[in-house]
Amino acid sequence: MTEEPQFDEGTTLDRFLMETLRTYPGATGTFVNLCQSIALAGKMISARVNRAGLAGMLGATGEVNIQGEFVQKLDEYANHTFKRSLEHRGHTCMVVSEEDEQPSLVGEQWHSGRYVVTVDPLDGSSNIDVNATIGTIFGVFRRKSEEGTQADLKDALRPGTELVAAGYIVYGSGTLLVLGTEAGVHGFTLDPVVGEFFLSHPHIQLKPGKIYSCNEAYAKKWSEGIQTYLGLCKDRGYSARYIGSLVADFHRNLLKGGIFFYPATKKDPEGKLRLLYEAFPLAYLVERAGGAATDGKMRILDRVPTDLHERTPLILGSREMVEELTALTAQEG
Ligand code: P6P
Repeated sequence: MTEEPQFDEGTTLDRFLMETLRTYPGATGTFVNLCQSIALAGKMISARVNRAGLAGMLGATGEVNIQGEFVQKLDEYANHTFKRSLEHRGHTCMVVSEEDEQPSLVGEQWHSGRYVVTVDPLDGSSNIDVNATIGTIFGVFRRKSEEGTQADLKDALRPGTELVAAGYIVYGSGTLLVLGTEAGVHGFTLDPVVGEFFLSHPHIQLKPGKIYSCNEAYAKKWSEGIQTYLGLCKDRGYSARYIGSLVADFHRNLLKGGIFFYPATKKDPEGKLRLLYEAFPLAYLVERAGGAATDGKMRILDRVPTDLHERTPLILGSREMVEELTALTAQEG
């Protein structure tokens, strides 16, 4: 990477991508094209989320997805929109989505695509009907299989350390795209009037935190180490913040510092959250921003999924907080 470009207010996502691209001599523009496709999907989902109450898009479809969760109408729309924005551009060969049991493979004419995208199209969708913040979470791998051939599971079942980019689009009081690459973590705010994402949060770096995010209703089911840490947070007078939407809780902690934990319980030893398209992308981002992410025993990015929809306990946020909690749980059986 040659010398880093300088950006000012009013930098659009496209300009950021093109100027960053120029610092990578071997770059072909395919990754930029992929990011633009993701941004387009984000704009379309944002527009629909913001009008859900008016467009008959609230509520469930009556179907149940692979996760055994009721599919919300917006889940279906977000999944369809995200995949369509990727499948016909020549940059993506496979999409792994929370909403689909099997990966979506692009048509033969697109087998040249060099990227595999994992996605939770609309995380937190149980909050849609109450107008709480929700979001799209995505991760990007370069394929391992030969370009020009059909992608397969080995392109997705791989350690999180092989991610080349990750990000999320959070649909809250505004719509924000947070994109992490080896060039760092940057946030872009959508101006819906002009339909452009503008650089609003350059070089996001995690501060030490005094916020803890967890669903305390389950506290009695957690291990002793987790319960000890919860007690320490209270003794220290930390603030409790929990929206019940992973992407919203993560985003607040990324900007303000803090820790999010959704541990295993005896009933759910693997936890609730998904490794490949929730934990991996957020772990990639948090590490790029100077934080840490573990499953209570090991670094999340070192995990290798054996199933596309594998669950994991998740602890992530400010590095010192994650390390202190993980030290309390790592010794437990
Ligand atoms: P609980 C939303 O349904 C979700 O998948 C995540 O976005 C969120 O962090 C978690 O579940 C909330 O789970 O058990 O606290 O309601």
